[in-house]
Amino acid sequence: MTHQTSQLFAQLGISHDPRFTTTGLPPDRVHACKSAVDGSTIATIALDDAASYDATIARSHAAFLNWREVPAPQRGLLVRAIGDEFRTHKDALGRLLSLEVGKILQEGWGEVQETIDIADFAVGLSRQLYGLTMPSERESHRLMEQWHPLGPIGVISAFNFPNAVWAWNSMLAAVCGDTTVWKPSLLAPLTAIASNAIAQRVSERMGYKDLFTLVIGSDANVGERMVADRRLPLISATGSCRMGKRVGEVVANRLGRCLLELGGNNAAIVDQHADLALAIPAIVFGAAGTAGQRCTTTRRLIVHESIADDVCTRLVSAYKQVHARIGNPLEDGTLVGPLINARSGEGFDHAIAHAKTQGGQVLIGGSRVAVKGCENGIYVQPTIIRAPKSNQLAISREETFAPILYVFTFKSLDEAIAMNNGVDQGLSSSIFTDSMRHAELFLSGSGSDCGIANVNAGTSGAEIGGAFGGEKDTGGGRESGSDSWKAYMRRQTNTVHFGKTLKLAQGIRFD
Ligand code: UN1
Repeated sequence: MTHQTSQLFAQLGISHDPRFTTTGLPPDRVHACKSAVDGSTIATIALDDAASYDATIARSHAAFLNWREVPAPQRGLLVRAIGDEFRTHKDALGRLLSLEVGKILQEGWGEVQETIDIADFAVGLSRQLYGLTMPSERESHRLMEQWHPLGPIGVISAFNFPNAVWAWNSMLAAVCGDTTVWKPSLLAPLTAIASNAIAQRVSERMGYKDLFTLVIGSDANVGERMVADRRLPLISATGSCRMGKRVGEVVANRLGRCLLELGGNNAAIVDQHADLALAIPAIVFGAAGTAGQRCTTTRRLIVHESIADDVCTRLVSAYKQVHARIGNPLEDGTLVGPLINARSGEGFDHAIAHAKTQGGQVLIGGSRVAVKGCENGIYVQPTIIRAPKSNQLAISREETFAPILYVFTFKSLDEAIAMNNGVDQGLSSSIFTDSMRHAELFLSGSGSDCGIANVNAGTSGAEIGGAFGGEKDTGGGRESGSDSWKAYMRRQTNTVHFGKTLKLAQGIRFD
């Protein structure tokens, strides 16, 4: 482990995680953890095999049998203490996250804040796991429903939100009486080890073992086992559409539940009534923030034809300022850090080459950037590509996890909404407008078909209080706020008869 990594772990109060002992293990059980900042190896960790995977699920299951007996408000107290521990360690954890996946520090801290926020939300929820009561059609009968703990929850997360997406799931799961088994991305296992250790040490202090467990390994060794494992009644998976289809298929085959949060291809509409002083910075953050590596990143811009040239000119000038601040994400003032790895860099290059052959015009960007001291990191310029007049640009139908924004034009709002909805994915969407009518049409049942639709706010950066997720190829799952907690519990309908003579429903007589 490098000095920097071990210092961060020390600041987080984690000195000897068994994951860091790799001596004597066969090479396929040892994983080199890279930093996206400069491509260097920052730690080596032990991976799970079939036996250690099995033992972890068994421990999680045993912990569940105990945890589900604890009253929900008491479970909330534990989550409150976990939230406080994340508050205390926000700085170091945000730094570790930035070092590992290359987010700028502001976003590293922002992500930990999201974890703190969902913990707070979950604490409140621990006293609000409400069921309904319904009027019974029968005299002297009570009809009601209640929500019970579900079991150990399998969480599969992606590299780009290596802390918060786990928290969305595990903090809710904990108040719902469930345990969590987390398989983080192999591109971000250090943030996972740290986050899980923080949650777990608080739990142990309060007398509960194995509420939060980790399984780390390849899809073949760990991922496939998890999705097929009947001991995990719910698999909550974040990642590509391809991965989600596989998870969905295997989990459906065992009649399990899954919660899928897959790719996005999010558009922002800018109509002729938009306040551009507000729209431009929102679009720049949505498209270039996190180097275009959020599932909520703005990838398509749909602009009214009367203002398209003006919007492009303003965006290009804003992007020039952003280009001057591409660099080491750990340094103050950097706005755009690296892509996660070389494969992402290739994805960026391919998308740009395709866009050009398909008639797209690069307005700004399109190249790799060399960052001093980070020569092996993959840095690229946030890029704007204007689609040809036909508005046809096949590459824009795919989600490329890089900062590329495709610009299209429209004449009527109907046309803009059809373009917004005209891709396979359905995660997030925005309209920038001061027209109440346009805003309401966009939010209406015949407006945006996405799970998230915003007015005068960008496609990314959702708050935890709302349900998060999307339709169509995005997978249909909802995580985080609102009533997403229901996915982590099982619903039971109860009929209680307090009369003396049997009464059958539907008026049936069986004398
Ligand atoms: C993701 O990219 O998988 O809305 C999650 C956002 C963040 C979460 C993104 N709160 O952009």
